Amino acid sequence: MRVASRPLVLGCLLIPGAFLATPSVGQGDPARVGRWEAPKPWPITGIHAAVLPTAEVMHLTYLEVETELETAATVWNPRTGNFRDVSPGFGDMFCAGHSLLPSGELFVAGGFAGLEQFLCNGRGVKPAHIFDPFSYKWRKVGNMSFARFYPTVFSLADGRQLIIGGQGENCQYIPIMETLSLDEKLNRVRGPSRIMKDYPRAFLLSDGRVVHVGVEPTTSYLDKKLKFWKSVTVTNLGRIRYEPTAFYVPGYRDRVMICGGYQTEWPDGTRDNPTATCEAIDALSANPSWRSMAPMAAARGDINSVILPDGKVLVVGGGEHHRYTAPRLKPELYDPATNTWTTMAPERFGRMYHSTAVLLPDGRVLSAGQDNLDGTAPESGKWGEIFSPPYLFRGKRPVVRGVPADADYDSTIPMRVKKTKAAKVGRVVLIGLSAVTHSHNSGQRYVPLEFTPTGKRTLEAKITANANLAPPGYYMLFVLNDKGVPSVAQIIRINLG
Ligand SMILES: [Cu+2]
Repeated sequence: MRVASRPLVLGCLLIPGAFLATPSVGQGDPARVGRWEAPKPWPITGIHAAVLPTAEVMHLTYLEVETELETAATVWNPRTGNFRDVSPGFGDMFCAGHSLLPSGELFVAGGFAGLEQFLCNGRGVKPAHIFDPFSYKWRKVGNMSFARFYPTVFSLADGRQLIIGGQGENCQYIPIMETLSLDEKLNRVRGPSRIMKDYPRAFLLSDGRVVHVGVEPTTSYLDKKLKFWKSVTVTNLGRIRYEPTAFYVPGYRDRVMICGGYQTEWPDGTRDNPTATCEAIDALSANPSWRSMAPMAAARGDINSVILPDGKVLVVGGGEHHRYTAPRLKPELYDPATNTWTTMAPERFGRMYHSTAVLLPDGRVLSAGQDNLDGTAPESGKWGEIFSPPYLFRGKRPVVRGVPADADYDSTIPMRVKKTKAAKVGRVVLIGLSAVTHSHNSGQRYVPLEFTPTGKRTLEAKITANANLAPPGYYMLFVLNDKGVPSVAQIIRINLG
């Protein structure tokens, strides 16, 4: 959360309930533009979201309790529709960074120090916590060396978590990284120092290096021993993209794309002047440089991107003026194979600041959140909406069974298929479980598997030997038929190497 030092007065306020009053827009052919289900009441605002190895979804937010803020969390089961309150009863975890550990537990680093004084904008906290999705219990891990608000966390190939950036106790940017080891020790990384703003958009590459692609225009690389950062190039846009979305481009190894974002920030913390542009970098090419890609139809910031099993990417939500003005209700679907965007059916509620979107193991997309800091957006956070992408309207879905619960690197796994023949299977893919907040998803990654039919209804697939491509932990395994229709996923753990 970023809290303005005074109440906002915007030229064009949203009218509460305006979306509900709007006649529902014709949704169009779902095989082309997908379909939204009716909004469901949601018990908390989905500011942070994580897909758990139990195939459930955790949301985490803050609750204002008199002058204090408390962390609230729920777990939703997509199969039963039930919610479970898993609020920790301690910790200030909103606007923390998070990632899924090799154990399937959710690691949450830092958070927000509180509303009591507005000396600066965004004071972090030091404690780190872990949520066990199997017992629904929280525990405190320890204190980081630095307080962090808006850090990014993700898994390295050896199962350690890398913690980058964030703002400290006096709102200063923290240039020093830390790691969480497998035995849950927090360690300061000696040496490299770099200031990065706002949930650094950073990605592990297949050679073990890390590339940082935003929000700043300079692109830098961290060597695989975590010793130094090196600036390499600059985006074509050449200026900050606030609240953009960045993702691995499915099917193109080490290609990272960044889209949208606000280009202007005002002294009260609002941001506007969004761009529709997208750029991609082949991060391990000989001379990495950004290439302009097809722009989205609508300029937007505060966007979430969701990598889908068919290798397309859905961008959800966002809007024109941070925090909540002029939401973009229509997601857009990017096809990396053709570098084209298709506008999807509109959702009901704006999903801008403090909203999330995740791929569910059943192939649908859950869109939730957006809080109400300036009083102009009271409804969105109370509702969750579920989108069925076009692939769910293109005939029978394959069924996959018999996937082992876990697998080693460089191993071969068996599986059975139904509703399709093994010879008609088009893809077998792993997608990392999402851990997303503030338009950045540090969990989703797309790992196509080589596979071979071994019978009429049986297949074998190869798990990569390269843990940089698929760090240890839990993945959704989807089988797609030759029309690009995905199965419901089976969840598989890749064991530590
Ligand atoms: Cu925030």
